[in-house]
Amino acid sequence: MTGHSDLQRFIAESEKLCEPANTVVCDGSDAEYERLIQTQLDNGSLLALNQKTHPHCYLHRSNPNDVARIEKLTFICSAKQEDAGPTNQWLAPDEAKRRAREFFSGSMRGRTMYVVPYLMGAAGSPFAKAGVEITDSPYVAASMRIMTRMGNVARDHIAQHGDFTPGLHSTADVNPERRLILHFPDEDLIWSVGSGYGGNALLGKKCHALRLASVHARNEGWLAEHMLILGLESPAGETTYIAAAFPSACGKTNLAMLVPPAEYKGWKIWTVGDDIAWLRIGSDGRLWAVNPEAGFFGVAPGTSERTNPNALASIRANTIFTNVAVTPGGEPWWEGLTEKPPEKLTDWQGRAWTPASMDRAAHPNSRFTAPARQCPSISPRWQDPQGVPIGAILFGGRRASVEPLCYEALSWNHGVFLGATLGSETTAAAAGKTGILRRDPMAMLPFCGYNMADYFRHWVELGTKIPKPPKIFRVDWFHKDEQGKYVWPGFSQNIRVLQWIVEQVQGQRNASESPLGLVPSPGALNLDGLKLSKAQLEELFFVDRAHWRSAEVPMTREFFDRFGAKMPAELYAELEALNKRMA
Ligand code: OXD
Ligand code: MN
Repeated sequence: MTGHSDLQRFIAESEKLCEPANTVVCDGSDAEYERLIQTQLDNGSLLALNQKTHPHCYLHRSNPNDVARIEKLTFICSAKQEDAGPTNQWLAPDEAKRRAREFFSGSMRGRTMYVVPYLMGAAGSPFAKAGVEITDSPYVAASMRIMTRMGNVARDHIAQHGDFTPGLHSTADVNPERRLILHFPDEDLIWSVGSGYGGNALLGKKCHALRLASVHARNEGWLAEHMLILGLESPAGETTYIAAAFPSACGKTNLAMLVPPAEYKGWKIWTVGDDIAWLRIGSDGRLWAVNPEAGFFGVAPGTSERTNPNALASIRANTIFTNVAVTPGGEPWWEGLTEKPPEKLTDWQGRAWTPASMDRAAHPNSRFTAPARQCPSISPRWQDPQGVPIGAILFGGRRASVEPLCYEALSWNHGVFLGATLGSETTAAAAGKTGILRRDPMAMLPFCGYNMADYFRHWVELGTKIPKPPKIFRVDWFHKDEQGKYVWPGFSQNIRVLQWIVEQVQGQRNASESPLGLVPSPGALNLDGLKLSKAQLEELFFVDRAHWRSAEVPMTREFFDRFGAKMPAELYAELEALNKRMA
């Protein structure tokens, strides 16, 4: 939609359909945020946490039927089914609207309808895109204030530039039978009904900045990716920026906020973003990236002083927690925060909890929503309107064996192949070797707004247009030994792999050929101070050629075949080349 009159029409049509008691157009001010919080404190949908230890922090308990993204009810509603592709769920636009209209109809009766203008990207950035989310949830409106540049700044942008992406959201009766998350790429429109969960309801994030933005990106020659962005500064003061895609819940936030271990004196990681990257070719021929978000919507469980001290520091104030447990002193708690749980807690559903309780105290997908500016490692360039130049792209998988710790692609197309074949294994068995592999190309499986075969083609074609492309790497921190124990220490020690990657980007040729790609030459990976045996190191880089030929290559071919004739020949060629190298 374009400009003021379209916005007025969008508001009027939403009012007619949803019948709210009143309408509030959000300005993004502090006073308005306070009002949004107060409304929820008054109606009991927010609880104040301990304001001494956690000033301006609150807890929201969601409906227990509404705790995660719901892929089964998420649809790409392109005019033609083939434009959604075999990995997306598709509904014809008219049919999708007919179904959703019934759920939206009268859904805001007695409620306030919030009109939330927002910007993805910093104001004034050539990357920035505007959206307007209409919602009946003050929790969503307040969360959008944290996660995006919300209010007048976005209205001004729309007044100046015209275009915005409209999104209509209603929690309606939070009924999984009456829940739909719909994307209309041809109209550039989002409809989400029946859920208040972040990934379904904060429409700026997955719906706009990934699913619809990926369609814009294809049409306009850029990339909208499920990637963190970090800068690694060396003791010499040189910073190299890395964008990295990992499937959900594989530690993107931890990597983006990594605190170097004691052995890495003088090194520093700067956080630019933890979930989404928009990348464009700059006038200097390099690929430049921005984080379009303004906050973190992170998974709480597992976050601790040991795993991510920067995240903990980011969520000490001005944070909305969802579905975490609470201590008797009113502080948030989740599994992994402390080594031993407190003797008494209130669990995520408000029930009394003790260590003897069978259930987990916090929901496994409990979350924090916190302003990015509060992160101690936030990059001084995180709001740079031009973004940061990307030296390396990482694709991270999660497999118990098969994949080495790290390797470099032999070419751009080989890098695209490494992204397209990414996957994570469910931890099915105790010992390391088994698990169900869920393919998650570029970690975009749930987030690509169009046919993924066309998406792969877009990546291949972009490679021919970037004069100075980043190098592409594959990493996997999740190797397990026969006993099911992780071989690589992970977390802050991942900086050792990042160091090798940055050195490769800077032109040090410290790599040797393997059938998979370029692996660190003996001694090139800095392992000083790590307790890693020679056998473990060998295990981390072992390539079972017979297994690759007999299992991985055919499995990959089967996966590619799912996309039919649209699958780029370049990726089949990479598969054949891989097969040959495994001989
Ligand atoms: C997220 C996800 O919430 O990837 O970031 O699911
Ligand atoms: Mn994500």
